[in-house]
Amino acid sequence: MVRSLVLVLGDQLSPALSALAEADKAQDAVVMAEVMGEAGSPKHHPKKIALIFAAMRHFAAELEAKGWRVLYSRLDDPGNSQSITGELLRRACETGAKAVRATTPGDWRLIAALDALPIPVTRLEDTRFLASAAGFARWAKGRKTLRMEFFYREMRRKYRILLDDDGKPEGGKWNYDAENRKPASSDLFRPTPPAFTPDAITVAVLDLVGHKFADHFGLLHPFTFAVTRADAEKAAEHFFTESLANFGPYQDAMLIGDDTLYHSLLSPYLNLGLLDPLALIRRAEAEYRAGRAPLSSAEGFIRQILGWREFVRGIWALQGPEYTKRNALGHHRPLPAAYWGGETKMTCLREAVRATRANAHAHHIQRLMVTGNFALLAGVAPGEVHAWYLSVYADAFEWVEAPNTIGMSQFADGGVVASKPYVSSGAYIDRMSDYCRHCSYDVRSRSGEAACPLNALYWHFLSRHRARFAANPRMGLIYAALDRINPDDRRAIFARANTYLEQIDTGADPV
Ligand code: FAD
Ligand code: DLZ
Ligand code: SF4
Repeated sequence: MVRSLVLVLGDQLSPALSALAEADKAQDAVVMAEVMGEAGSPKHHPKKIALIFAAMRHFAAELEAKGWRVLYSRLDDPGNSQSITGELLRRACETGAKAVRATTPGDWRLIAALDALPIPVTRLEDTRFLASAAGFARWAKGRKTLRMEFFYREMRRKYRILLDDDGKPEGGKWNYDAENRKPASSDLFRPTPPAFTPDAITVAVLDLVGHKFADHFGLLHPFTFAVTRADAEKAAEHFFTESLANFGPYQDAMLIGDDTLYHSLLSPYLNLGLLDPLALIRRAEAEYRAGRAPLSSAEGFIRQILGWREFVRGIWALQGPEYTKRNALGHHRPLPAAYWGGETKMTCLREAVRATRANAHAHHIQRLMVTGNFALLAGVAPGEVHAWYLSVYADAFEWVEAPNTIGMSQFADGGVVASKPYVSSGAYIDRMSDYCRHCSYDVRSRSGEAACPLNALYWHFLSRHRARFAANPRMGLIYAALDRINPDDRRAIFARANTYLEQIDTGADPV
């Protein structure tokens, strides 16, 4: 007889999980389930599914070794109902358990499904975050705008990170982003990211995923992700020793064929629960204090985790289930086929999608300033953009993906996350990458057949959303520049933009 079932989801693989902390090994049983309801809808990248299933199987074995009774459903188990709630009910019937304990999931759909179960469910705070949902709501209350920078400063103070003895920010400034905008050159030494050889458990998962999800976008092989806490910690160690020092300066750089640069690639491990965010933050600070990393790099890395990661999670919790449906700019165009690997002449887009397809990963500037920028300029429906990001990235779970996509990237929340839309012409990409030198479009041209699509679409976007953005003080100079373009040139630019938009709508001639 089992007293309660303890749910552990695929992104809750942490020994300190609140649901486990409040349970009793002698009376309760852990439920873990690989289900089509999570893996098949949306159609997640095969590498992401394999990462999650392999990490789940390894974590289940760890729990069993610690004395937990684990009721684990493999995807192809004959009795598997293929949904999380279906598996909870099946296990409740089998064991006689009368209640469920769960750490609150990071997806409103799953929260609603748990709350609708016909047996009592105790939902606990996800204490792996450094700001609680209630704490974030208190911080947000009464503020006219929510800006990450101010939240981040409070988090620095709360956890005493990078402060001097007087409680002031180390080095005198809170944020060293201005020093972090170097383009990379291909002769720069860049470390090879660590690769982990699949063990027998992972090989079995790869066979299963290869068989069941062959029609999903993305390459399953080679599979080199860490799938245990011990290996994820090795990946973190590699980042701190090989890349942190250069992380800051090259954070926004892009190079053809280089999918990593100096990024950590730790987001999948953090989001699955294999790594502890505070431990990474403290380690980055220690690297700075030991003189092994400049302040701009350590602060930049810490800001991403203590600032952005916690901030977007707070926004997700505060905004509620309707957030993913927001469409403040009224965009309705379909997502271009290039996002699913279709042909495109745009080198920047082709590179970002290639990396995504190969690795279930792309770095931040590719997500924000290439795929996100193009979708926003082209007026793609934010719901379609959101569904794409959620399915293709190994680190994508609603709590983090939605505020980044709906908010930061598509401005579909009307400015909750970002104070102005993240849009740019080709000039930004030319500055930060080597893409434009290898592109059939001309980054210096705004109209005519060879014009970089981002150039024409940039001015078109600004023009069609003038009523909303012209009064934004951060956009005044841009609108002044638009108004300085002579009327004939402007007409030619808009004509070019309209041709590109028609090409996207009809799909006949890929952009
Ligand atoms: P690094 O550059 O090494 O950064 C270190 C860590 O900081 C990351 O591992 C991550 O945990 C954290 N971080 C950095 N930026 C953000 C951010 N904006 N929001 C939250 N955490 C951040 N990140 C996800 O984890 N999951 C997503 O689904 C996701 N979707 C995104 C969608 C869009 C449109 C955009 C613009 C960004 C998205 N991001 C997402 C944020 C960011 O792109 C990734 O966290 C980062 O690329 C992960 O690679 P990395 O581990 O090498 O990061
Ligand atoms: C993303 C994902 C996938 C692909 N598969 C599973 C699964 O089979 N079983 C599971 O417990 N979790 C899976 N997940 C993660 C969940 O979708 C995630 O826990 C919720 O979306 C909340 O973040
Ligand atoms: Fe992208 Fe334009 Fe540069 Fe081509 S020219 S890579 S389309 S920014």
